[in-house]
Amino acid sequence: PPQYTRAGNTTHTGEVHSIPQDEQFAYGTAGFRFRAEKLPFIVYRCAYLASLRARQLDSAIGVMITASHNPAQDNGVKLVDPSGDMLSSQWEIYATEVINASDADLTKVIRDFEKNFQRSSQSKIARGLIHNAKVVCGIDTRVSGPHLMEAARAGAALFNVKFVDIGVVSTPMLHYSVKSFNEPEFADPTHQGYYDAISGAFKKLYEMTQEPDGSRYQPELIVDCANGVGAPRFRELLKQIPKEMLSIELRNENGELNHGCGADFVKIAQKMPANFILTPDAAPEPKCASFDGDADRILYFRAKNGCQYGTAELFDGDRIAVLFATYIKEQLDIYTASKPRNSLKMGIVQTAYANGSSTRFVREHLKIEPIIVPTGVKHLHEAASEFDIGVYFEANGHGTIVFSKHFDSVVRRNASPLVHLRRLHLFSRVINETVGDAFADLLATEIVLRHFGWSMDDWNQKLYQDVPNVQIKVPVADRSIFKTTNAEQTLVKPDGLQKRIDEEVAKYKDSRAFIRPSGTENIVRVYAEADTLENTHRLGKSLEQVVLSIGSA
Ligand code: G16
Repeated sequence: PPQYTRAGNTTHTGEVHSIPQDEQFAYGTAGFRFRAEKLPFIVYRCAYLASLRARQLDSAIGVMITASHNPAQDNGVKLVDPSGDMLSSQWEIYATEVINASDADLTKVIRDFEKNFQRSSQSKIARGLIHNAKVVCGIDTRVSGPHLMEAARAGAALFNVKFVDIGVVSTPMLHYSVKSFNEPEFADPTHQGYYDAISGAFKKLYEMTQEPDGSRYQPELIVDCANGVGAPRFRELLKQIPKEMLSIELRNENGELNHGCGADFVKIAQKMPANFILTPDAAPEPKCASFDGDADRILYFRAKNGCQYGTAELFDGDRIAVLFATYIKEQLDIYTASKPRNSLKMGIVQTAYANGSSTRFVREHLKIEPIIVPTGVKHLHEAASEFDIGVYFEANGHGTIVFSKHFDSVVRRNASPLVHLRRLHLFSRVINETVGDAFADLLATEIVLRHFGWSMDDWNQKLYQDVPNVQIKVPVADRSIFKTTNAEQTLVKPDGLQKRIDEEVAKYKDSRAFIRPSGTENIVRVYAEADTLENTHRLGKSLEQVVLSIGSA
């Protein structure tokens, strides 16, 4: 249809926002993500590709329409593979080719794809073997969402593949549904199926978790929903969980999406989100957590004592990962003591943003060498899949745990009488292993804190102390000129820039820093650590100047 061509690209307000025939778009850290007016023709072509892949694999393929932590006027689209993982990297290349074709070239590009991929599907169709091909599509709460859902429906119809609209969902719910459609024994592929599976495992694990004597665990929590999809969907999930188990108050449910709130804001600003600032005489804010706009990230935080008013103390993705790994290691150690030939291996995957102290703790106390990969869940997920229990988290709160087939056969398939194996089994079901999930990670965090009997103070003090760190977003005219290597920790382009970074870093004690282009926003990110907060800010500022000297927006 003409409204989904580059020339006729029509926005949700009905205006035609033409896209130049030669404008190029990159599949970024998390799919295509731009101002919403650019998206209709992109979503249409992506859904068409999803239908092609669905037929090729005779499976459900996911299309998630969201721009997650970006501002409300943006939107985006990403494709999800049959097991609920991110799209395979080969198909990212196909997607890029199809999106970047001009209107005139599209038919030829499509015909070539169909020739390549339809052959096997056609013979299956002829033999009546295509039963499960479908495109499963979800949206977040952005106003442009319903219009883009229609673009996706039209794209999937091009190839005559069944279209399943699962409505307004968190990104992890879409991933979970795709896996459930393809593996019916995993869960019922409905919102309720997801709530039941995760809350059911939580309640069972809660019942068998004994709080230790002298426990300082508190089941009260205030959640910042980023004014996003987390608000309605988490409210529904919480209906399944008795208040005596977990008492949660939701805030930031209906305001402007991600504005002054949400996990990305709290992490980067290291500030309390809107509606969490206390009057000076109010009682201290208790345990708090923050979701991002599509609820695939979570951070814990609380007001930081003795600091500038409104400063937040973060319990970020690194601290959640270490908490999970400490719990799992405890269960594995008990198992190994009774079964010395235990062959279950746990690994931990981080990115360059991981706080240096967390990496040291994992190495020295958990005796695991962390694997450092480039930003983006697809990289972390892939590296974590090498282990029986692969814990992966980005510092920004995006993370989960993946489990191997070997884990399935040792832990999940045997109804073991051993309590630590039953704990591991249920814990693996509270977790959403398809992708980082704010709801599932919150429930898993609460279980582990209760198991150890830890307050926020305990969680902070018994593991490690964060080294001071800062992250700065620097707007640039063209972020594509910045090229990195070494898991994004070294700049290879523009020439000479890495030398200038090294010179700045050398001025401070215990320092570390890097610069990388964002894959979701038109900015370059500066990350710096140093011995004191003051020095960290100085180093960050000087690196910001280094970027600006190359050319700002
Ligand atoms: C997405 C990705 C994350 C990544 C984040 C920022 O998160 O899924 O893996 O850390 O973008 O990426 P970048 O630094 O390249 O901008 P979300 O929550 O926005 O989907």
